[in-house]
Amino acid sequence: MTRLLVLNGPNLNLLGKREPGIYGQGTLKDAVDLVKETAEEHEAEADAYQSNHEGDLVDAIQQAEGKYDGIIFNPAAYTHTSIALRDAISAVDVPVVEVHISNVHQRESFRQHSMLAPVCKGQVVGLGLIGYRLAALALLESFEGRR
Ligand code: CA2
Repeated sequence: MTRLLVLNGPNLNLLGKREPGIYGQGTLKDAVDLVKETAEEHEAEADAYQSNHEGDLVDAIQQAEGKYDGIIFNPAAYTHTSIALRDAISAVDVPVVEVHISNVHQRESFRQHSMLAPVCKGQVVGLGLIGYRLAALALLESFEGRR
């Protein structure tokens, strides 16, 4: 069976509890549930993992090899800084779709560069939690050979 991993970086555990003006009212569980529902619609499965620690996220990416067919990844602030995460994504043969809830291009200039985008399959930016569903759909349909 096709398996997806929803990976979330630092502070995303606070979704829905702080800063609703930027990130909306939805929680991390809502984002994960969207991916699980999308996976089920395609007879696939999804697991989720969130960490505030860069090395834990590196470990999760390394361990995804052979276990998951694709990763939906919101690296949060590490997007803009992490060579370690970029190297981990490059090192595994698992497609990664980068997701950002907010439109990082409308925000501070330091959010407008992603260290990870060049090694990801694609990016979904600024569409709120639905971005997680769209990322899952893109992966699942690519596995089915559709588009
Ligand atoms: O828009 C996104 O999804 C981001 O990845 C979110 C990151 C930010 O550093 C990126 O530039 C864009 C921040 C996640 C922090 O999430 C919070 C949620 C609620 C309250 C406080 C932070």
